Amino acid sequence: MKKSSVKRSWAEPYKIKMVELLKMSSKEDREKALIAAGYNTFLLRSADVYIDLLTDSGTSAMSDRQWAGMMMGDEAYAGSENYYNLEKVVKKVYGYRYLIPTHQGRGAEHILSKILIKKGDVIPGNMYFTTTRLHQELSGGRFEDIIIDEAHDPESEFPFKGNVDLGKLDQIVSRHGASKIPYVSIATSVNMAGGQPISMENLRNLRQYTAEKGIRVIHDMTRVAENAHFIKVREKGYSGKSIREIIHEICSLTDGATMSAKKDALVNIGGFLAVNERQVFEQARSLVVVYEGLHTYGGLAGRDMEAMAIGIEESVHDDHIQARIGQVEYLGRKLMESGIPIVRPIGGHGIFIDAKKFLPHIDQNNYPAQSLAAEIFLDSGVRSMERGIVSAGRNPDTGKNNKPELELVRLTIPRRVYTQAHMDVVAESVIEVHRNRKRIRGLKMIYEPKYLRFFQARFKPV
Ligand code: PLI
Repeated sequence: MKKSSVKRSWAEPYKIKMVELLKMSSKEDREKALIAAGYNTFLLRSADVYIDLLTDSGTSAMSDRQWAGMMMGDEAYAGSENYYNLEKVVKKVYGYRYLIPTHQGRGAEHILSKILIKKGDVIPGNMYFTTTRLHQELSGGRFEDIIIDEAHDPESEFPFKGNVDLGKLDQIVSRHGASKIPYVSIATSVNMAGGQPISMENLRNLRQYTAEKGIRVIHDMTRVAENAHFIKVREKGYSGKSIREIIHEICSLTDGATMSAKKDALVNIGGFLAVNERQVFEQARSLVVVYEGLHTYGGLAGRDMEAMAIGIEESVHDDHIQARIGQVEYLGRKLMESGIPIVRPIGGHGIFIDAKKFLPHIDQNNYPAQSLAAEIFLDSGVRSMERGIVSAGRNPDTGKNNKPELELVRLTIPRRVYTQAHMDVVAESVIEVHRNRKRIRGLKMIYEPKYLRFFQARFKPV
């Protein structure tokens, strides 16, 4: 049969059976809320927010099947059935041999860093993530960025901006020696770069290189399904493969993984560490009881593990991922058509506004992205997040501010939560703020916490 050339739309592969009512606030209310929050969207009360695009973490809508699974919680302290269900799914979908559940992603990062990193070690990675890097540092290691240069350029259209620059990695290995490198830390869908994917080819080359040097590859698989979608649509040889097959192949090129199940895996809480080495597993099983809980629950209730097991299965369906990324692209295209500078290509979990371009009159020391996130909230009650100089924190050796190239505001789309009409409202608000951008002033920081400052720092207009 001849294929029709008329473009057909996709639609969400679900219908809605329960709703949560939203509240719209007045501009006066929002102004008060913003001042009380010290101009930090993390410190707003969610009751003051209209459309919440702070994060895609723990904010997904669960399916009826997941909720039914919650009723099947086996709340035994030891040996819960739900643990075994989760273990089976993790082995089947991702292929890792051993599972340690944790309360969320950073619980897994903590345990893994404590096991593998010694003082003076270096951990190369495809761009830092806040909690991951902090746990590496707290264990005595130092993170080194080996992502390709294109990742630092919001305008580069390179399709795999999450790729590793093997030349940069090789320099680090030559300088420090492989014995100082416990693993290479590889994220799929690189969050801080704008949800940008790594290609299978790059992973394969990395695998070959590290195998020769005897270095592990540890996978931050928080958004692996979204990465798999980009491989499917952008990489030669993958259009006929399912998301499930691609995910399996990605995982097979790595030695272990940390997972925040609060993203891809469609649950409100949960995570895990998964490894292939028996010895690392034994150590993790011993440490998890110190920091999280017994190795068959790791800080989670039985019902949480059941919801996660079902969520993982749902997250690898092609139609789910297509609609999920389709919605992000819908918002991104709307903004691009109106001349809003965003990171391109459009990433997997959100739209990242280039605050340096949006507010060229604000110096990076006056936090353009933080200021822009505050202004968007003020305009419409849409909550976003800073991903720039505040998130980048300070160099642990010099105490000086890290100055990232990327100064971004992230409009993060929760999975299965908002409709296309919500995306229209968000776009209209950003466009309105853009129209009035010259009026926006910068901020100064008046309170800075010691760790992960972006969560709790407070600001005041300059
Ligand atoms: O928030 P956790 O502890 O479940 O996971 C930490 C974490 C690890 N890796 C990556 C790539 C993340 O994106 C991540 C958490 N991200 C958050 C909270 C976010 O808003 O992006």
